[in-house]
Amino acid sequence: MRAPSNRTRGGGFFVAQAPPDDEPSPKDLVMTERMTGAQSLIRSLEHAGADVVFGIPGGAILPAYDPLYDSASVRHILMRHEQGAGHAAEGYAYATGRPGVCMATSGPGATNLVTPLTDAHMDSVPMVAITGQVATPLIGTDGFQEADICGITMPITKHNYLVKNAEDIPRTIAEAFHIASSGRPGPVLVDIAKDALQAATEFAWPQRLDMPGYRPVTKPHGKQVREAARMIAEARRPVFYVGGGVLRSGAHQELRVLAELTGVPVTTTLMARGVFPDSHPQNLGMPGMHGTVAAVGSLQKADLIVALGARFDDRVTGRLDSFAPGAKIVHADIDPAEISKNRHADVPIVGDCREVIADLVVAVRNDQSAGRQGDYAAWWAQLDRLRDVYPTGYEDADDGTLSPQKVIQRLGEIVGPDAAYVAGVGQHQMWAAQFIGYEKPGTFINSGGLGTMGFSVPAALGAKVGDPSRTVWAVDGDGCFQMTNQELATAAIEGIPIKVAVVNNGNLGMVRQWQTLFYEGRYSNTDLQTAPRDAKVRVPDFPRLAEAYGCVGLRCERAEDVDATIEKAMAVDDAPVVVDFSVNHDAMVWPMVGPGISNDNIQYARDMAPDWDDED
Ligand SMILES: Cc1ncc(C[n+]2csc(CCOP(=O)(O)OP(=O)(O)O)c2C)c(N)n1
Ligand SMILES: [Mg+2]
Repeated sequence: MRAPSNRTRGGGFFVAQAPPDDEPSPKDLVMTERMTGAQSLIRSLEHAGADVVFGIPGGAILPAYDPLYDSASVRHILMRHEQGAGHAAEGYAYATGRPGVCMATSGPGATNLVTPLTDAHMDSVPMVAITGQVATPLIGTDGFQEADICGITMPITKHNYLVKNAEDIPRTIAEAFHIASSGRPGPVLVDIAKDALQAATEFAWPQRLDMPGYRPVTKPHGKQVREAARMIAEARRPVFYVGGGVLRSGAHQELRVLAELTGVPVTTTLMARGVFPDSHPQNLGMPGMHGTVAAVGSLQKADLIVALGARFDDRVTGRLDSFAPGAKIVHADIDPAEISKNRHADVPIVGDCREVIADLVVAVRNDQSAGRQGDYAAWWAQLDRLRDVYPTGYEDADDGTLSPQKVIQRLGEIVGPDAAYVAGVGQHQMWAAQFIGYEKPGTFINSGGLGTMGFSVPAALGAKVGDPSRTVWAVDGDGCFQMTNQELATAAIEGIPIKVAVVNNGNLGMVRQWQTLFYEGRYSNTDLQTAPRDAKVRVPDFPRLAEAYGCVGLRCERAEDVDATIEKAMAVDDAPVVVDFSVNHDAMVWPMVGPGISNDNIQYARDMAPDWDDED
């Protein structure tokens, strides 16, 4: 984990906002209304535009649940675990682009939010978490269910607040929503003392926010953008390294214009899958540990990398000191703390990706009108060879068992590019990134930075609530599913018909893959017994578990049944569906760059290294 000091997230780098006018304008003169702090909180959520809150009540937050019961515009969804509430809020944020909201009580309720808060922080997901805190006289006394959640979440939130006075509630909620969704998005926690919720107060929704220390820079510097355009024209082997920032800023259309205008190859990271269509001839696929040979090779051999909303994560760079040795770097990011954090940027650009890319389009057009245009024909020939010779594929197991890759590939083909696919963490996540064709932004949702097992089911639930018209498939692992599958109860009772494909390889597959490759096949504690090879008893039996939770449960074990099973699951629209795809236990994710080694040593299958320089 990086030191928090390295992450400004819109802190001290931003220039002060213009001070508000001395004379209030008529719209600033708002009516106030007498109510409790709790009522003021719910009224504030309504004003902030929150229509759904995912949560679980308890003593300290109980005052807030009473007025929530009456709210006409805020729907509360009772989850079964606060971790689920947090991931559901993340899924909702992915689906809507607005902050997801979750609520929990003090102490254990709040600490159960630590994982989703960290997850949202790592992946820049806008989220507002509201927690009850013990009453102010008890704070610091080790009171019942007291936990210093502001202290605990300091390094894993973009910002957090402890509210001790009822009159501070509306302003704090307004600020929390603004901070969560502006600049580099992220999670904001608002911890409210119980006596502040119970106190009488005047409610007034702030008409303007006075946050002089917080003003994210969105408009890039023209000189830097022109310099980047010049470098693109002069480069022989340029690549666009596109990250989640392009998704967050809604810059997919601008990206496509820039890519087609320049003819530069595009790689989309795990967090950016879908922001540039997979079917586009310029898309080389995903870079990184399980990226395509062409995408990994393009970065290694590039003479210019234009990083757009990407952060040179170790899963992308491999061994950092051997990453892209010949490349100059243009790095555009809204968070100045990202620039030159891992790799020195020759041209740093601080700004919102959408504005950066739009400005780059103008600068490139200007260069092209002046006759300055790159020639990448030789580069494309090199990359096309890599694509042709080393496509991402898989081989069926020779024992007749079902290939997990086939299941996931057929799922993508049958369900299509309009659905949202929400992965867990492990092999199935990588196969979901590799074998489903993403054509639209926001259709692949997963836990990238933190790699949180248990993300999939609750995040799928939140995504379905955020956009009920969309088909939402959780693509989960048998290990991950067992971490948060209790939210099937929430989905069944609240009428949220998600679909879950459990890619059941009977083990903690990604860990087992590393044991195969790096621990001589010593499978210490990775067998889950969810699909034993010989025994008849499966613990648990997933379809029966699904039925116990009020969902439809299906199982598929043979390749010839895959299509029909997917179609059967698609035909159910009045209940959540869980499909146990019992698959081969030994399948591995390829290509792979082993941990801590250079991207140059990527293997496209076990002990098979690509030949980079074949000019044939
Ligand atoms: C909360 C959490 N605990 C442990 C891990 C380490 N880990 C990464 S992948 C993985 C295995 C996941 O198993 P499964 O869900 O069955 O997926 P598979 O790899 O088999 O597809 C584990 C244990 C993690 N990422 N998150
Ligand atoms: Mg598994």
